Amino acid sequence: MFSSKEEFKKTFTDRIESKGTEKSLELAHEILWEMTNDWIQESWKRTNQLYEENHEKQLYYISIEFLIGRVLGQNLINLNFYNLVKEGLDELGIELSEIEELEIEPGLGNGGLGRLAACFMDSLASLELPGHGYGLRYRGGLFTQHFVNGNQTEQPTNWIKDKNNVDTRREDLAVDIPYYGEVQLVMGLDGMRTKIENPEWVKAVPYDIPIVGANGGTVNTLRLWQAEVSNRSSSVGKEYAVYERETAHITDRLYPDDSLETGKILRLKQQYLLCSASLQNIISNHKSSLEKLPESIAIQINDTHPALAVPELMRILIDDFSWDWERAWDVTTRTISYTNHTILEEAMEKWDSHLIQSLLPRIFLIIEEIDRRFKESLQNQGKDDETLRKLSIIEDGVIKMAVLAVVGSYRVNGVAKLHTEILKKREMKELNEQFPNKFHNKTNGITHRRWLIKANQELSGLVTEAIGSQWMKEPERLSELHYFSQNQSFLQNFQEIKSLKKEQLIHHLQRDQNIIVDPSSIFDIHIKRFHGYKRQLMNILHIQMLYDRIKRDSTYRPYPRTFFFGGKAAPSYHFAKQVIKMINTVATKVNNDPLARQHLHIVFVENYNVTQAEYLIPAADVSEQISTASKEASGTGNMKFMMNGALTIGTFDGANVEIFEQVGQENAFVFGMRAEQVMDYEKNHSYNPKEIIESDVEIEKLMEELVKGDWTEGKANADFIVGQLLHEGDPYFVLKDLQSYAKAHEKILDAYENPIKWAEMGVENIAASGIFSSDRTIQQYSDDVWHLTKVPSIY
Ligand code: GL9
Repeated sequence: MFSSKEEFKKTFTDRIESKGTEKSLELAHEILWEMTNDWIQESWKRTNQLYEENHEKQLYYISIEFLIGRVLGQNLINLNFYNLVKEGLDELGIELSEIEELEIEPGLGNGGLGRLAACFMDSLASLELPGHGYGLRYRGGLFTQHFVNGNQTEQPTNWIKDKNNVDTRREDLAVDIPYYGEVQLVMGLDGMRTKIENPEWVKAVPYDIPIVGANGGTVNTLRLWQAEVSNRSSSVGKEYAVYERETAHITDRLYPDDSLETGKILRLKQQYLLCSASLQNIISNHKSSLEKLPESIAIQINDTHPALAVPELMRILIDDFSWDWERAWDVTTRTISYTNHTILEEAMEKWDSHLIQSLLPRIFLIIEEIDRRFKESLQNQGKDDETLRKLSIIEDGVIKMAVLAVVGSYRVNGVAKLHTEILKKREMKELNEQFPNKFHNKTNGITHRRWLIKANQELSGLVTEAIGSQWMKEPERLSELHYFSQNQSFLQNFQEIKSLKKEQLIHHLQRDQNIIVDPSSIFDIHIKRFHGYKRQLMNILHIQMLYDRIKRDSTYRPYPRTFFFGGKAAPSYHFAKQVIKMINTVATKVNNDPLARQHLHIVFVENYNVTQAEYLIPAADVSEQISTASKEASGTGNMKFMMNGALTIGTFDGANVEIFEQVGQENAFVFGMRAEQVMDYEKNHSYNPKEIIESDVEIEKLMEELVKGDWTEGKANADFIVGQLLHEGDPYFVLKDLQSYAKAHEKILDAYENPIKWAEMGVENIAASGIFSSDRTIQQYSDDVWHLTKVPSIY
């Protein structure tokens, strides 16, 4: 490690020289990358040694997505080297930020769920807890988004390079995965055993990524599996070239469907590869004491995507270790726990029995047996038919993965208080009654090391000046900032930093998209995946209302606002794509109108991803968190904005509820229907958007304009949007909440008139945000579910 800047500079320049090639930013990047990895390797080895020697309980977090974002800068931050390196490079005439810009972020996730997994990895290592990730190494991450005529286009994103990748191949740990084949009973030494005859083998090869904790002491492992041809598959029942192609296909790309169930065979292959490879790997390390598995490891499954871990662990214990069913079930259901991330019907994974039966015949038999035994016990308890139906794992030829996950786990959690309540009282009511102590809440969190310390180094410096640096270790100490919300010089510094972050964002957008933004306008930011329930449509309709007011009323001249949008639509999600098209059309109209443009500016940031978020969030004045109440399980962007001092305009949904609780409703802009109301309307089918249109002249006029096609380009787009709001019954209650939303926006303008008061509210938000650090979330999981012990790094 380096004790001084001089030492760093010397090693850096020596290594540059020794390459003997032309000096370039790319070369500087390569050298810094190598040096950083050299530092990490030592701690990584030491951490692994400690875990082996101490026999501490290990956590394995299995997730089909890990949206880790760029790695280099974050590792330097966590190693406490960032400033030393930055200053050293400065003196050599190199900008660290420009080196960072060369890194393509691995987009191995869609949105919140994948990003949460990445935050959790960071917190586990930073809390010195033995917790590792298992995921898939998609060759193509989430697609790159471009707009052509206002429509989203998708290009493959290839993040893997020829050298200096973040991960290291571990050929020695490769395992084979069986697909297809026939289940046979064979006579073994210890009685009848089950065997899969003539399967199609696929080799899963792990690639390891080091997860560097705060202060660089603990380095855990994120292990990603890649599918390759297996040499056991000499006699596959198809042409070898076909087998080769199909195999490579398995980890070829991330499914781009956020919260949409796909039911495709390729997805099932991915899920099984992830579960089987991870479990084979885990079990091979714990073979000698399988009986004690629940004491020596915990397995967390991130949503139902890895729910096949339940039957797969059963299969290994029964078929490979000759355990009887009861013993295997006891150990399995004391080892695995499950997190639910959504109640959206369209996201609930349901697999066609025939698909599982043909691709994974042995797994299918095990699921059937789990279901049979569970149903039998329910019948013995005298449950009625309706309850039986709801609790069945297999129903009408369909396997309900959420039920399998709940039955096979020892604990099940939702991701925010409201979400967990809805799970317990509605979506999983019968399951909760059946297993009363299984369900619990773990409100999501975000790592303050990326979202404050890294993304907003200026603000982070100001916070440290005010309250000292202990908050970095104990983020709840951010509450000490409360005393600075009345301190004029602190507030002024906060405002200056906000302006600086706006300038940095503007610079970035200018370079990337050639967009010019007024730094003195209010930055109102709506960034997240495009989905009906996230209501980007409501935001854009409101902007149209503002435009109409400006045009109609010569006294209405509101303070300038820039409305930022960012986010991708699943390629198959028609609604979301139509809304993207509409926003781009409205943007052209509003931005080109000389009068309106003085007050309103719409900026649609192309290809929203983790890196863009790191520019956008610190620059925000207003955070748009406007989902239809009850639909957003938690949200985590909301927490990132809050921690950067933006004020939330939001509904009582997901973790917003807890954000308002922490910061006080007086420091936020709360509006709209409550979850109860929404769910009642849904249950009774009693919402009729026509009533809203008829009773509100402003909305009526807006609808007329929409019908005329004033806000859309081409008839198809207009017809679709009008169709949703009018004929499809406005399923996300956009019109219902629109005026309440508009009023909340008026309050924003009022509040912004007093800049000091506004800054004060921002500081209150930062002060109240500590509880949303994922360090808190992880500590709670550890205390209540995993029971891990800290393994202090000796360094
Ligand atoms: C999600 C929820 O929709 C979010 O509200 C929640 O914050 C995250 C993390 O718990 O999980 N569930 C879900 O399926 N997605 C979420 O973001 N979508 C994906 O990212 C795939």
